[in-house]
Amino acid sequence: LDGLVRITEAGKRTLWITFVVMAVASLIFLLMSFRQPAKARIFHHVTFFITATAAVSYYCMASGMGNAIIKAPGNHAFREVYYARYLDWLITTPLLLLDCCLLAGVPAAEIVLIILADIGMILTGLLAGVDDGRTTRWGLFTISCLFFLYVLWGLLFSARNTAFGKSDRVGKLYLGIAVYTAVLWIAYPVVWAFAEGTNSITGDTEVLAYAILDIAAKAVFGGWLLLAHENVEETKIQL
Ligand code: RET
Repeated sequence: LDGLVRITEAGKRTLWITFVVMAVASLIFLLMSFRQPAKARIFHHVTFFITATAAVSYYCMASGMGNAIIKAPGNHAFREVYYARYLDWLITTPLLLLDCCLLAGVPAAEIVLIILADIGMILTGLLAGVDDGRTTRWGLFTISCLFFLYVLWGLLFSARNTAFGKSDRVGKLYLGIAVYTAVLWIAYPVVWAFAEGTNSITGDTEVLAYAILDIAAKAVFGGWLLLAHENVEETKIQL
């Protein structure tokens, strides 16, 4: 195919390295869980599933699975789109939000709403990503962003108030994690706009950008959340 943008050996290497990082992080989170009593490991389990899912996703992508050649905007332009990412995000972003909401003490009904909006965001984003190079993709992108705004509002305002309602210590811990999460998450649609959206960066640059974001938003996030929560008694949840 003429004008096809796809990853090279360098991109493949990035995918394999990220797979290893996610697998090692999963193992560490699993080992950390044994430091807690069996009924107080919910954060560890949720966080383990986040990096473990990412590890599987990166394993597939590095092996050349989970991608499709999609017509990109412009004449004779095609791009290798990794739809496997969206399947990963469909599972991991709800779990990341669950981690945040449980830390803040958000009521179950509101957690469900925030997660539904998040699922709407990922599914419309997937449809935008595999759209055949038409303007429809920007319509879907806009809808996805509207869902995203609801998620951000829940994270930065609603859940923050709930967390500060519990105690100042929980509030401050939550706020740090929520702001960190929001800043990283906002970078995803930005990368998307340059990659799937306008086909203006190479496949390797796209892989690297998402890899850095994924490691920060899942592995670093997870380590921070688990260490911090172990030290703040009020955030502990007994099953
Ligand atoms: C898309 C494109 C459409 C518009 C928007 C998007 C947002 C994606 C986000 C992804 C977050 C992923 C994470 C992964 C794992 O760590 C789908 C890119 C708004 C916010 C945190």
